[in-house]
Amino acid sequence: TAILIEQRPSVGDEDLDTVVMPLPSISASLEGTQFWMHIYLEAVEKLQSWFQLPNGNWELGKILSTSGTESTISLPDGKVLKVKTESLVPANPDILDGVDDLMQLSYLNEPSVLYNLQYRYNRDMIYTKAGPVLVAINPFKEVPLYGNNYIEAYKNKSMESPHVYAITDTAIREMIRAVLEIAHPLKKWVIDSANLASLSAHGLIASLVFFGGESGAGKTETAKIAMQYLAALGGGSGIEYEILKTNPILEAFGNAKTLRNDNSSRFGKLIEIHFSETGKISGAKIQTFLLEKSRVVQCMEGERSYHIFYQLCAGASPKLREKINLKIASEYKYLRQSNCYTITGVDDAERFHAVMEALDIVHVSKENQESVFAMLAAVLWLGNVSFSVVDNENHVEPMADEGLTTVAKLIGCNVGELKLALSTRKMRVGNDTIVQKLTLSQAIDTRDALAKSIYSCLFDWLVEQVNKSLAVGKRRTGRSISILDIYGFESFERNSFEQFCINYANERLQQHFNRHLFKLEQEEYIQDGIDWAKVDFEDNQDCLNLFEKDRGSINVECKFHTLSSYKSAEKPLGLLSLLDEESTFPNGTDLTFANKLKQHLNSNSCFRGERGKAFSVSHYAGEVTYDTTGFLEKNRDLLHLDSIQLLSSCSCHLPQIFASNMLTQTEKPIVGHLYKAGGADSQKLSVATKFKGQLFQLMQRLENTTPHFIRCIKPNNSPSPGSYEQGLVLQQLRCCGVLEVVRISRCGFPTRMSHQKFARRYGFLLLENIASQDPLSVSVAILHQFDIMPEMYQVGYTKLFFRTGQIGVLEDTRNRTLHGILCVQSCFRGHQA
Ligand code: AD9
Ligand code: MG
Repeated sequence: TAILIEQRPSVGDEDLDTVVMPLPSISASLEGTQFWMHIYLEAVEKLQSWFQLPNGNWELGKILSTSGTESTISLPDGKVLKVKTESLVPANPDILDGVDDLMQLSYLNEPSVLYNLQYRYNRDMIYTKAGPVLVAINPFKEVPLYGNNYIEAYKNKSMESPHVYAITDTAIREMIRAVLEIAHPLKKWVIDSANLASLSAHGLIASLVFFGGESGAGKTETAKIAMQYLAALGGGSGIEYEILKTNPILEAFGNAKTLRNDNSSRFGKLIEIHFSETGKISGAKIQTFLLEKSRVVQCMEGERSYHIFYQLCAGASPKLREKINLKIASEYKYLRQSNCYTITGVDDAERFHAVMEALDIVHVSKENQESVFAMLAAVLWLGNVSFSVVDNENHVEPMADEGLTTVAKLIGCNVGELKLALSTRKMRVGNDTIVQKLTLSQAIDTRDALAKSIYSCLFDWLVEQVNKSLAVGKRRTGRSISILDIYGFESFERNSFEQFCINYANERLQQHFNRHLFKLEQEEYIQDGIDWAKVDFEDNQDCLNLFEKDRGSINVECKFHTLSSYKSAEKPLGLLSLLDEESTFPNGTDLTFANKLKQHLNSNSCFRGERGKAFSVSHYAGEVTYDTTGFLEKNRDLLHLDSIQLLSSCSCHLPQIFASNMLTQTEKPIVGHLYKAGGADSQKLSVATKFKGQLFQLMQRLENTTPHFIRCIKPNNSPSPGSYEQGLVLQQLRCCGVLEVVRISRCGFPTRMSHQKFARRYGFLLLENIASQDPLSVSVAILHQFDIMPEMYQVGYTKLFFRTGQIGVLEDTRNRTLHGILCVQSCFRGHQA
């Protein structure tokens, strides 16, 4: 006779092996294992279930009895409740506490997932796998998980628990393996359309996608940690150091303090890191998406404009201050309006020096740096330009004060030209040009448009300079790893055009995520030869259609792979096209736009017209109500001809900075000219259409990579370390798709175990002794003996695949049997004593 003694698994230890011992050695081992046996006895005795409290939190309850539809449970605080049996949600056996991968859970229900993540989070294990996805919960404190020792450990595989290093390592290894297996024999070092699919399918081109999660969830920080790992493994040429230094630069110019995050990214970023044949980083390319430029001229109480403004004001040398006539931050209206100048724990002056050093490293010359600072000062001074009424028709002119003269000096034009550009507008009507004087609000809009435009061009120019410095040599090897860090879903009390674009981008990414998870999941079944009818999945296509068009439907594949589908779509009537249409009407207003939406889209289930100028969209992540105020103006993004002429004629660096942007910053047509998507008229693209085009290209690029998804989660809104708010986490798990993965897995066979492992674990339960047979036969015998319904499992070439909960049933039987064995043992021990 043999007896089984369970070894308590360490957390995260996937291998819950059983030790089979001959009888004589039992008594010797009993002392040490008694404790764990005890735990098992408890687990077996108390059937545990999740019960939802009125506040929405889940508690683990012990079922005392069940009769018919009612159960009696006791909660940890000693309360005993009668509840509907159907309201109880099964809990996993204790051995599954804190598993590394949510896929290992027998029950993949919401409370079990929440509990597992919390169990790990409380132990500073902030990373957990959800099948192919890495979930990262923001610790809001330094956690001892990073640095050279950890990098070494993940590099040489002595550490395997989930980590952003681990997922990055997987991407690198796939890439290197692909080089050996695919690219090298075929000598295909250069990407062309013919080998692209094959290269990407083998992981030669990988992407790490940090998304989902609310603002402040940790996407940017986690992306930087991944970059550090890449730099450590692919370093050597020195370029990796430059790549890391792009972070402080882009964050200074593109991040800002918001109510949600002190360092919130206000732009999307894709950085493509290229590798040489020897696996060393050879260069990189950064692409940015839709910077929130309205922040330059307008920001909410308690928030800040872009970090660089405060850094410059705090850290510029006296010499530079004098040269660009720089004051302290509170002297500038653009910075003063939000009544917030500092960030706790951040020294802006120190950061300024770090940014200058980083600019040196990416080879932005001192001269160019100075021009950048001068332009920043010009933007700040523009905000101080004020106007006075000059006639009885309320027309205004800028006051000739320090603001106006400093701007003129900094951008290199004369005061008269600037004055004219800020107070009049030339318009073409037919062949004539007429000059219109501006009212106060028109003049302010013109001034702000100029400031926004200077800033966004400066940002683009800077990215261009960085890219020049990081440029990949001529000899491209075709291997790269891209890192995508984009702003997360935003839902504020008041949501404007910026949230509209950000949430649309997330909707697109969500679809990419869904498709891939389904695809990967189903591929594994097919690879292991199991009988698998393809599962259709519910995606967010309806919501995307609401944005992109709402009549007919465009095939998903086609959407990803061709741009022409939306170019040629006849008479599209989605949110974006209606917005563009209204933006071209001279009499279009935010209200007429809102009414138009209600008129055309009310039948769409994702749309709801609200009172006045508002409308709601049922996003994947929840419903968001948008206020259309400012939509048309922001979408038109007008920079009047006068301003353009001014900028291109001034004697500073601006013309150079603007050179590449000029084409896309042309004055929008005056009457009845329709924006066209793509084509020769691309300079007339509206902001939304341009963004849509960028997103399509991004999706196309991502589709050609092997993706690795990292979902960041914000555990509390304080933000403070150690606090885990179940409701908040659950909402994010739901909306950012982790529960979607769970849902997808439910349709499939989320639990997998190799034939060997399954036979070892449950083989002793067999009534017939067939231990000598091969693992597959043992496994099949177990399945039969326990009447596991054929639709509940599949036998693959190497693994057994189970539907959710099936292993739980076997595990229960196993525990009960062990319980019996333990009783026998205690009798045996009593007898011995
Ligand atoms: V937003 O959509 O750009 O507004 P992110 O990018 O998701 O947002 P971010 O990476 O900026 O959030 O993280 C917010 C803050 O959380 C950081 O400033 C850190 O203080 C904190 N954080 C995030 N991840 C970590 C971490 N791994 N370790 C320690 C972290 N702190
Ligand atoms: Mg960010």
